[in-house]
Amino acid sequence: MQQSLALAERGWGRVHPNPLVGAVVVRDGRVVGEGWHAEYGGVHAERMALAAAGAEARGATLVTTLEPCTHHGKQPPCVEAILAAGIVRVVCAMSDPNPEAAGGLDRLRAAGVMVDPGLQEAEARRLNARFLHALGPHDRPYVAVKLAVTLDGMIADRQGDSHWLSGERAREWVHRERAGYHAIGAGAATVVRDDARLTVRGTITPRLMPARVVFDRSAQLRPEHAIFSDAARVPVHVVHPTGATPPIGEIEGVQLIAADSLVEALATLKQVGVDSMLVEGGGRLAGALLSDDLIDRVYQVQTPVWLGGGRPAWAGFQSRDLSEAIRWRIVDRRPLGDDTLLVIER
Ligand code: AOF
Ligand code: ZN
Repeated sequence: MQQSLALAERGWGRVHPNPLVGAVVVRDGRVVGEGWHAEYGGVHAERMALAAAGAEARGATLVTTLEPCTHHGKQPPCVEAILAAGIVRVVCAMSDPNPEAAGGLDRLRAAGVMVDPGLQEAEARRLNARFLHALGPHDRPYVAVKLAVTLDGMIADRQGDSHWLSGERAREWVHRERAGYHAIGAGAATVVRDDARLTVRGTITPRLMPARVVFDRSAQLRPEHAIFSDAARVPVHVVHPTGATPPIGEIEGVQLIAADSLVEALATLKQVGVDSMLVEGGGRLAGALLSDDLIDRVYQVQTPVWLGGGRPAWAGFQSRDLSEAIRWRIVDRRPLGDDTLLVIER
């Protein structure tokens, strides 16, 4: 299953809004076929793994991260391919929350295949957190916040400079991560200061370029900012209070969203099709999202740097006694060069 989960990640940035899925065919304790869902609308993980295994699939076990599908979508049902190949046992991590595709495990059981669900279910659900959220009853996008933070809790120096705070490896990782989100968000102060474009410039070219979302509370944006230069190709949503429309006029691909709270803004973003968003600062936007309990996941890149002052990471988040502190869980930790990535969930 560990291998299937790793294979699933190869679809990162390419299969949205479909889930990431990986599968292996195991025979006599040996992997004889690997598969993953590589492209939206393309072949499913199970069929790819079965094709790789060929005749060795007969009598073998299929280990897959998602319940095999039963429906005719852009691809034919995986359950039929599994039965035709002569698989005798299917191990899967999680059931398919998509009602159209679900029911595969029951179909396999009815056909006499041994079925073992639930192996590494938590990891599989985390892998597809965005997909699960989109299918759930939520009136906002899945929200992740990424911040590179110093040892003393800062994201920039007193002047707001954050360049080269984290290292090369962390920056590569950010571009990879961006590719899997439907939108990249940031506060206007951050966008203006860095003249940021919030585009994906890594090794993965996302199938759908993530839209950009700028939260502009005090009409700071101007039409000449770099973020607007390719808006015709990659949309930009500008969120602003009703009384403070930024003077940017009409720019192709730019949509103004008037909202007087983050809750309202996120609801509108969801309505216009943003079902997941990676927010990359600044500290005040991060703090406000946290205060309003609107964050599903935090990527904190811990850097071994002391600033002794500057822009705090979670500005405005109200202090509380330890007995009332909100405690989240670290679900992954990984070295990125000299930095450490912490993935933290509620
Ligand atoms: C699987 N294996 O590798 C994937 C599955 O339009 P389609 O045919 O690609 O179907 C998409 C739906 O099928 C998707 O929403 C999800 O429920 C399931 N995806 N199922 O057995 C796979 N990608
Ligand atoms: Zn399928």
